[in-house]
Amino acid sequence: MDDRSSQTKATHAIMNYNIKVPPANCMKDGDRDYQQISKFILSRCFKHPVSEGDWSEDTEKGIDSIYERGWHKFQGLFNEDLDLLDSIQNKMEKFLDQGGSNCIYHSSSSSLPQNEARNKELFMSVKDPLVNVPEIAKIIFDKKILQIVKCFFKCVPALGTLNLRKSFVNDLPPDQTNLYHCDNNSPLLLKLFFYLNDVDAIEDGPFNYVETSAFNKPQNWRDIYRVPDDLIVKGYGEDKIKNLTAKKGDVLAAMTTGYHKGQKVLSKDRSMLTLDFVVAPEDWDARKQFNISKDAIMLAKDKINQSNICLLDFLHVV
Ligand SMILES: O=C(O)CCC(=O)C(=O)O
Ligand SMILES: [Fe+2]
Repeated sequence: MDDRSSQTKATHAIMNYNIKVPPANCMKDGDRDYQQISKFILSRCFKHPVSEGDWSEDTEKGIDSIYERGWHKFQGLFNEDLDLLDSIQNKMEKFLDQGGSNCIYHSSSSSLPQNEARNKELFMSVKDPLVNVPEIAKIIFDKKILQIVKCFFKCVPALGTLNLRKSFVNDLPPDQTNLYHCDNNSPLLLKLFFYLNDVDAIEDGPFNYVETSAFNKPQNWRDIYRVPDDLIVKGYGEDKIKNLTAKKGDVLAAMTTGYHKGQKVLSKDRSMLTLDFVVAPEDWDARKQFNISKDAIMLAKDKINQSNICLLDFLHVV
């Protein structure tokens, strides 16, 4: 990973605001992706503009650190909303206890309840989280989340994908998202992670992020999707690798087009809600990827207005 210095850090000035976009050589399809995403950013900034005062100075500092390092922890941001996080977690537990078609398993062939699946699967997720757990809509339209995503994208973005997942302590070897990778659903992503239990130590399975890697990748990075730890250490250095421990109530934000993984949980199960914000649909395709129920929209109706309803642009209302 020695071509780092030759890579440029692109900053787009859009209207009065700056947004930092990774360079073309860090995007899956290179220049083609860069041109496409630039058009999407520009058109979204005209269609769904932000204005001065839409975010606080603290939020801006957080976003500066995301542009700089690729991640930030918004400490205690949801400390007043622990009841909401609890209700999401409780609903998740109900679905995982039942197992079956409302669940997604690490190995796709299972349909077991969690007490039986927990030794055979790395994780289980709730299918269609915005239908099965409508309370999540209250988080998506929360003012604090809007501040963050507006300040990052300098427009109102849309929700891309989301997941609600529990990782189990067991003897299975690390696999899939336990291994370093770059998300490639879109060349510009901001993922928000809400731990549903405190993740205080490496054994608790924190999200692990390689600082600056969204802006700086080795020449052959596209050849290998799951990258062994030793290559990451060699390429970026130990000091760039961050285990992002956090409490329930904190919000972690990261540009997951950079290298990251979830550490295998060793001490206790880890539950997490993940929201992915984008300005372009995955694979440039406007096909709606995820469902949201009318109930979910009604639950968040006090927070929804003309300027933020576009967060649902890439979802299918059922
Ligand atoms: O489980 C984790 O901490 C990381 C998951 C991941 O790779 C992702 O959400 O993109
Ligand atoms: Fe990922």
